Amino acid sequence: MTRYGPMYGPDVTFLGVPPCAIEEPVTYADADVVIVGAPFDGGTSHRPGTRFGPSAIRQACYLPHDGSRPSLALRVDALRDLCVYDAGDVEMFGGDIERSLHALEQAVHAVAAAGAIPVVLGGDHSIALPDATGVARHHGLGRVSLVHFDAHADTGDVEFGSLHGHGQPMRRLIESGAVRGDRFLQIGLRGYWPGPETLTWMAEQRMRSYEMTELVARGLDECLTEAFRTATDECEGVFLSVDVDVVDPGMAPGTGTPEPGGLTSRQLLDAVRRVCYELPVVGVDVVEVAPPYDHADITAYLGNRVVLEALSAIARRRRDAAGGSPWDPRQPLLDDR
Ligand SMILES: [Mn+2]
Repeated sequence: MTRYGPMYGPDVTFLGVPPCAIEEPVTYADADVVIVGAPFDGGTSHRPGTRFGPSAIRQACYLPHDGSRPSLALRVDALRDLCVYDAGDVEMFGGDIERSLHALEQAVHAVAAAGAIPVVLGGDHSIALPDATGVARHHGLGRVSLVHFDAHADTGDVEFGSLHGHGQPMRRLIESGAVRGDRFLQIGLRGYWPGPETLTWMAEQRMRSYEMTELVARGLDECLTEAFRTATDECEGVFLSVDVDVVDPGMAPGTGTPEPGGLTSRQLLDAVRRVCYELPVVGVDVVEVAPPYDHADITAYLGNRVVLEALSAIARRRRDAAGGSPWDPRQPLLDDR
């Protein structure tokens, strides 16, 4: 597998965690988590630029890049409590989507096969197909459910004459059998796409899509609690796919297909924490961060914190499983947790 190395900026790791090499499994044999960069925007339908996403997400932080991030809320240091490596960027040529997605799937599968959780930094959302497929190939096709935060359903069929693109990965995952339609939980949909034909197809697959209107009417937490009950039914693991455009463009402007009226960044971070603390997450991707449209790195910072929130919650889940009192956000901060 080829790495881009310094193609899209300095060849640095996520907040200074140690590097590893995908083609040398011995370099991540003890990993709990491996970060994989997917600098690909060849599947974009509108504004490109997510090829610069992995580099921006890795670096967007005002603290020392020292491989340590003690979570104030969760009282864990995910980058130290877990064994986290960064494999760098998979070579993904924007003009060859099939070869690029294949290369990423091989990398993600190698991480899962090593017993680690792949955390993929996108890249446009077409990468969710190889990400979830690579994980499902290891854990079992149809045995991994998908929790999908997005403004868009990403269930298009053929777009621009192609089966692959950032508006279609969820349909391809269901068609291939990698993920069951009735174990697909979508959160944050809104706007003016897709049309009735696609919505009918989604209903036939028994996908569960929580639109913003329902989230507003019922409350995000109640909807998450309901979704979580389905997520582990006949599934051992959960893949978490976070499209940063689920957040309102006012709080996440750096993205290619912004849709007004989304979640706040606070809501997304709390929701990601709940997913990774309450569910057995076996893979994560954070996609659609497009630095060319970002202002003051707002969206890159959010992407960085989504990754940290996920890792911190995974670390806390493991600590609590090994004994100790469960995390309670109502407890005062300075109590020993
Ligand atoms: Mn998407």
